[in-house]
Amino acid sequence: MPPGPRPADRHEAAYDRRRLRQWLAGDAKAEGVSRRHLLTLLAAAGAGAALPALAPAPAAHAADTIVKPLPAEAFVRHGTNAETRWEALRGTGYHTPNELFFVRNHTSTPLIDADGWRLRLWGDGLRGTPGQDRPVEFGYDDLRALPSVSRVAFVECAGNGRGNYATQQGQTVSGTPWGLGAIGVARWRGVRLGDVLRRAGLSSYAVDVQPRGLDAEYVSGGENLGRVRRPLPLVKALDDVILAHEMNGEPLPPDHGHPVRVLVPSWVGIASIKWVGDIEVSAEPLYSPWNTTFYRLFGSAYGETGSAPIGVQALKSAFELGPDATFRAGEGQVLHGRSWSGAGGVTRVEVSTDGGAHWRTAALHDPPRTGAWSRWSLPWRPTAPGTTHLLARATDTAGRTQPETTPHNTQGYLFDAVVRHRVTVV
Ligand SMILES: Nc1nc2c(c(=O)[nH]1)N[C@H]1C(S)=C(S)[C@@H](COP(=O)(O)O)O[C@H]1N2
Ligand SMILES: [Mo]
Repeated sequence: MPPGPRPADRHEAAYDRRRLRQWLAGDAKAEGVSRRHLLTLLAAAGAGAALPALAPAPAAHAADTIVKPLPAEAFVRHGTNAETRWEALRGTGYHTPNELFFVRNHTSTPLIDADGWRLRLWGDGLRGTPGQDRPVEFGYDDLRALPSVSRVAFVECAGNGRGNYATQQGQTVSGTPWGLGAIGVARWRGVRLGDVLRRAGLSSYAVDVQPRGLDAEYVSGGENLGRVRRPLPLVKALDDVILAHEMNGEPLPPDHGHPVRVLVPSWVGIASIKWVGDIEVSAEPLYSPWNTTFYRLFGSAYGETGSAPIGVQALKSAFELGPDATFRAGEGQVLHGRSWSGAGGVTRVEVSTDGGAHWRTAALHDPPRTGAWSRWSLPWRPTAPGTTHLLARATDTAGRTQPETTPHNTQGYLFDAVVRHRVTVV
């Protein structure tokens, strides 16, 4: 008998059934999926038929799907994605250099010519001529001619730190087993999404906007989910979101969304749609797989229906060290690291060099900044040879402090517990 679905998959299936019923009741818009297909799914789910096994994705290698070089000393590859090694950030300064910035691609980096690129805004949340679909278009030069602003912000995958659910908590989760390197901080320059929406004729009835990428359609578990897209509440869209065309003073590199990406400060990386080609502006709530099946928390801690779609990023810390760092007994060291949060700035970092028995306060080198990191350091003179664990625990202005464990969720998002970094003293 083939093995049954893991509990995680069963939970997702139950959620899927509820979502399909919502769709049937006319309460949701599921763009890009045919009515017949949805009815088929509904029948299968309702009848309790066995779920199709999740076909493993063809083993695409990062080298085929990412344009920039990925030297082994700077990146860990995970399929179509590449994670920054923390030891490679030592001494790089506040902003992550573009060539060291992690890459998370659902498929692969498209090469898009800025000259031919257009951004189309459409939907019933725009004040079009009644009865007429009136998309509004902007070219690259049109966007660049608008007033520009810059934002210092991280882009961090919702699954950053996911590997620790298994290694530290002994739990099974689905998704890319990132260490802590699915984050980078850059200075992004672009135009306010609000300015573009208002120029396009934003109606007072609009509630959601949904940017969509120009990269290939994403196929998961044998199902084509369409192009990467995730609804964003209008309140956030009008707050601090920009359409970025520059990253650290350079035109946006191909892997990071050239010519234009959405940049949603403080939120999970999936909100920051790369290679944006169109934005639906809607007068009714929007659904896509990226705010229903994915990027919600499911598990026993989250009840029957799971959490709401996740937005604000968690509080985390990392040492600027490799996984196999070695120190000499009796030699004075300075440990360096960074801590960050989407909910507030980092105000305090405590570090333990003995597995959590004793804690000292690290010196902070950057002022608290919501949605970006603060660097810190702490002197350490290891005494006895052997292995020990380094721990860093941050507190932010929102009053959060990193906990000892993170409640399990099936897809391993938002790991915020203190990470035990094993090192060897010789
Ligand atoms: N069009 C498009 N946008 C996307 C993605 C994608 O695959 N396609 N990945 C998202 C995810 S999950 C993350 S974490 C960030 C990663 O941004 P980066 O590759 O510039 O680091 O982009 C987001 N935007
Ligand atoms: Mo992500």
